[in-house]
Parts: sequence; structure tokens; C-alpha cells
Amino acid sequence: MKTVYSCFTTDVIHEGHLNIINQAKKYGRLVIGVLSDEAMVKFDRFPTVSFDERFEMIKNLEGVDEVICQSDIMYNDVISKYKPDYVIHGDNWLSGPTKAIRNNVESLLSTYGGEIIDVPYTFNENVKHVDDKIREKLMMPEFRRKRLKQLLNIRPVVKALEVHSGLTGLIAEKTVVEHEGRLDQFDAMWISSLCDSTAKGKPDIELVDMTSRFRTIEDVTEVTTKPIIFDGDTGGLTEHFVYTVRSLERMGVSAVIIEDKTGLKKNSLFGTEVAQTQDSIENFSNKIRAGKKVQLTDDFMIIARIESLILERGMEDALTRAHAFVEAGADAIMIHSRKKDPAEILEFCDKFRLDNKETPIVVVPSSFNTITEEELAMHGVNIVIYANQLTRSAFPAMEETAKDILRYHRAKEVDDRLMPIKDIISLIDTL
Ligand code: SPV
Ligand code: MG
Repeated sequence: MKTVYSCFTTDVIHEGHLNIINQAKKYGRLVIGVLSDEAMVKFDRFPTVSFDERFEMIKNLEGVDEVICQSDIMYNDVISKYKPDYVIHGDNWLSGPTKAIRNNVESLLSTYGGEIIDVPYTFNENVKHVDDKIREKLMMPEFRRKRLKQLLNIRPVVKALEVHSGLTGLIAEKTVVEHEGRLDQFDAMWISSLCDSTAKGKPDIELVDMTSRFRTIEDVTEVTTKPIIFDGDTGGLTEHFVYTVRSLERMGVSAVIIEDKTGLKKNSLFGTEVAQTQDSIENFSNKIRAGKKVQLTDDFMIIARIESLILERGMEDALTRAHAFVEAGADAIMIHSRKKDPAEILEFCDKFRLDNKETPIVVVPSSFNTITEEELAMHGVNIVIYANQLTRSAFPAMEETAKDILRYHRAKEVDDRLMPIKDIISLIDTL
């Protein structure tokens, strides 16, 4: 009896899956691998039902002889263990980033003469409907909000990308890349005060008010499913911050980061070149406490951002504050630096971890950008935020286009570097 293997990454069984099972049965005994949560998040989207439920659902399907856990999107472990004669999959993996998975399977099977069976992918209204329903569930505030905490448990390091509009949200949501045979995507989105303000042509000084910032959140949540970390600047007056916490929680935001500055806040990347005042430990701790007290769910996180290194107050001050803010109830600590060398960030992380192994650490490697996520994770970092790179890449490109149209008095010269209209249309989902 030959063995046929297929990997299922779904929360709901539709006719496309049943078709795969029917086809597979013609070739032999069918083993199905259920992709683990961690692998699913990395490759596809967040599961809406638990691994155990997915496992049970597939075990109960007629025609399935054995169900196993596949813990990586690449097939090395399952193929070396089960040596299937055939691997069966929808033919949608013949193109796009998932082709890397097919290539991986092809090379593993070729070592012993196994074969791939590509089944025509089932595209129809029913399948689209099931897919849309899963996405809609993931978008709902109660599901989205808790996802950051869930990700912290299953990802070695959570990667967030800056977004400031529906369009940039879609880029964070949909970009999947294949590199050196691995697939990757962003886990979360960062709504930066710098980029939200810049998109409105305003300085990053808490001038863009919360009503407008909330509108940006709504624009993003309407078209995406990934969790949101909101840049709450200083949090404002404690009496105002408590209302912000409630609003963010209600909108399905997963976390707010507030920085320990007071008065007229300026962007941290100015450092000591502009006058900026650090808040007292006592006052900022009270603000954290007040925020934690009013939040309604366990899902929401208040993250304390420490500006001691930015304001050149020293490592000891940063560490004292970190421990005090955790004591006041902060769910995570963000440490910031504007040095190119990551040394002071790593020193902070190592020293903080001596006394605190649990509280997540967040970093924003805009200046210290040579260090990789993996190296940061080795020093205890849990969340890495790419805080402004989308804005900084789009702005010069748009400026250059504007200049060239002025130079040549027509748009032909810029056409080669423009995204085709049809690609824009395919990025945008329609109901
Ligand atoms: C932001 O993106 O607005 C931030 C990070 O607060 S930084 O600009 O580095 O201060
Ligand atoms: Mg900011």
C-alpha cells in the first residue's frame, strides 16, 4: 500500500479539501499533517480554532487514515519520518511565495523517487465565502485584541511594521516573502505617532489629536486582521489617558506604548538636541496604574517606554525605571536608543533580564539597524518594531515622481517605476 501525504492549514473544511482527500485516496493510504499554530502564523494567518480542534476535525473526516502534527511549513521532518510515495496539494503552490514550499517538497521527494500530485485549486463562491468568514472573525475586536499576547507565546520574536492608513495596513497584512527557502511575514502593526503625524503634514508633538489618531486606527482595522500596537506618545494627562485606554480596548487595539516624558513631547530621534522633559517615576507609575485599573479585559497591554538612554540619563536610571514601571503594572517595557551601535540596548536587555525573566521587552531599531531580530531575541527582546520605514521609503519615491513630471511635462518617464493599476486593484479586497 502506498502512502499519500497532505498538509492542511485550515480552520474550516470546504469542498476544496474534500476534493484533495478524494483524489488522494486513489493513490493509497492518506496521512494528513495538521500545521502547528506557530508554523501557521508564520506562513499563513492566525488560526481561529485551536490546534487540538483542528486535529480532531481532520481526524473525523472520512477517507483520512492517520493525522499527525506538522510543526514547520517546510516538509523536512515529516518526509524523513513518513517517506510518503506521494505528496498531494492544491496547484496554487505552483506560483507566488508558496512555490518555495513546493520546491522544498520536490527536492526531498527526489532523493527516493516520491512524487508530487498537484490538484487544480478549487476557486468558487463557497470557498471564497468560507475564507471571508475566517478573515471577518479575525478582524473582530475581541479576537484581534488578544492576539498580541497569543503571539508572544508562540513567536520567538514578534515583528511589527509601521502603518498609517488602510493601504499601508494592507502591506503589513499581505506581504509574504520567500527568502533563502524560508517564508516570512509581519505579525503585527505599529501605529506610529511620527508617521501618523507626518502623513498629515504635522510635527510629531502630540498635535494630531486622539480623535484623528483613532480615525487612523479605524482605517487600518477596517481592512486588516493583524494585531495593533498603538503609539500613545506620553499618554497625556492621567485623567485623559484612562479614556484613551478604554477607547483603544474597545477598538480592538492590543497594546498602547506610552513614554515617560512630560510637557511638550518631541520625537525621540531628536534626543537632547531639543528640550524634552522626562516624567518622574512616581507620576508615570501613577499613570500606568490608572490605565491598568480601568481596562476591561485581560487582553490589553500597557507598555512603558523608557527615554533615559535617549535623554542621556544613563543605564542605571533606565533600569530603575523599568523595574518601577513593571511594579506599577506595565505589561511590557520598551527601551529606546538613537545610537547606531546597539550596545546600550543590549546592555539594558541583559541587565534587565538578570532580575526579570518574564516581562516582554520591546525595541525600535531605527538607528541601531544593523542588528538582526534573532540577535535581539538572544538578548531577551520579544517585540521588534519597524517604526517608520514604510513612510521613509514612500516619501522619496513620491517626491522623485513629482519632480520628474515637472521636468518632462508628461508622465511617461516615470511609468516604469509605477505599480501597474491592475496590481493596486488586486491589493484591495472587495466584498
Ligand atoms: C514613532 O514611531 O512615532 C516612535 C518611535 O515613537 S521614534 O520615532 O523612534 O521615537
Ligand atoms: Mg512616537
